[in-house]
Amino acid sequence: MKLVVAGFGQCGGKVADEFSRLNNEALFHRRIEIITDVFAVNTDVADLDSLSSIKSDPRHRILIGNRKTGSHGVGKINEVGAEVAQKDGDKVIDAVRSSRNFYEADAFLLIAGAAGGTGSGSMPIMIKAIKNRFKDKPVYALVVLPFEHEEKIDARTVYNSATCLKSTDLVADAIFLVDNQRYIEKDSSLVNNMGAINQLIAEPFFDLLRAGEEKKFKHIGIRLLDAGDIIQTLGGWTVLGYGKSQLPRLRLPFEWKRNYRRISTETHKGLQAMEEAISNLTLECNPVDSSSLLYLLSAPKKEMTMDLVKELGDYLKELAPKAIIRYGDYPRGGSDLKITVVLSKLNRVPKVRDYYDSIPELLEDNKIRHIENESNLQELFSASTVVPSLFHDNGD
Ligand SMILES: Nc1nc2c(ncn2[C@@H]2O[C@H](COP(=O)(O)OP(=O)(O)OP(=O)(O)O)[C@@H](O)[C@H]2O)c(=O)[nH]1
Ligand SMILES: [Mg+2]
Repeated sequence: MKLVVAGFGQCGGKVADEFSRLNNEALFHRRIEIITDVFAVNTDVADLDSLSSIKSDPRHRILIGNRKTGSHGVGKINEVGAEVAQKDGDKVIDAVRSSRNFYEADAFLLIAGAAGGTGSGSMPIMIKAIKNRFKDKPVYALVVLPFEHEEKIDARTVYNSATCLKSTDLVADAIFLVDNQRYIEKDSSLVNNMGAINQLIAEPFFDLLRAGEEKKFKHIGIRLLDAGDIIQTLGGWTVLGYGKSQLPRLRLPFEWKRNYRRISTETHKGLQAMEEAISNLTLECNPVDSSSLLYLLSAPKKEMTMDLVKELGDYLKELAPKAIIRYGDYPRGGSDLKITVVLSKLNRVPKVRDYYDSIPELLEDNKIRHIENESNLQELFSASTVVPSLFHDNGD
């Protein structure tokens, strides 16, 4: 499957940069392309300068709203992010339309952090604009949710996340949800390592996109997972899971002969990777709430058996009995077995619900704070009436 990728704001740009790096890797090692072009869109010129893999010309690193923001970002006000995207969105549309091999792309992937200003505000606006302009390709969003400590410090974080999620849900064909907090819960050394988190965010897409683009017979599975399977699976709220297990070290050629012991080891390793994928979802949710599910088994050809594929399918069927389950196998080199899982069409997402539920209280607090501010200022002004002014006309 081939994507056009566009990242909005700092977070979106950095994650898109990671997709660009993965595409270069696929080109270098396999001569296959999984992304036709990658763009970064920002109101902040310094953020655009800090990218490394996305092409550095102004058609790929697109500055929007520079008159309004002086090229320094929108300071977390996502309404301003939305406003500049309404005004300058044509720049992005033009760049996409004239991009290399655009007609080969199967879908769009737009990426942003929900809690900031530029990405959170501009991405939903651009999804709508792109959908109106390019009607034949689905438009997917990847939304990165903030760390818990950000939510505690600043109510804007929650407000931006809720408004970004609602607006994105109104227009996108599917929304991949990624929770920053999950990565530091799993590995506390990542607390100050956004680069490593971004790699982990992009990684599950790698096999998913590559599997259907392989040209060499030895890398083409019995059940090839192509763009059609992925597009059919995706819809609405979506999360990803990714698990790996190391296979026993390489054996001598005569030891490759299949026997029941070996098959049982492979099945065990496969289930282990599947369990890891399900417990490492990009956002906490219950598989039973997904009605459309996909898994990809990727391993050396000799390690893949129908038994294993069937066991993995049975495992998922138990977790999500009502879901339509699609699958594929991807034979490749290496000595590990990887499972990528997509849980889509989720009908319950507790984290999103929490954001939505906190909005009424937040708006009420805001209203009260506004009234208090106004009355405090009014009091201060009244107190100043006894003070002589240096202007004869009182400053009018
Ligand atoms: N995973 C990840 N999250 C990031 C990264 N950079 C920022 N974030 C998160 O994104 C949110 C802030 O959004 P930004 O993308 O920095 O904001 P912006 O869209 O540039 O908007 P303004 O700076 O307000 O104009 C916070 O929740 C950060 O934790 C990154 O490189 N990776
Ligand atoms: Mg920024």
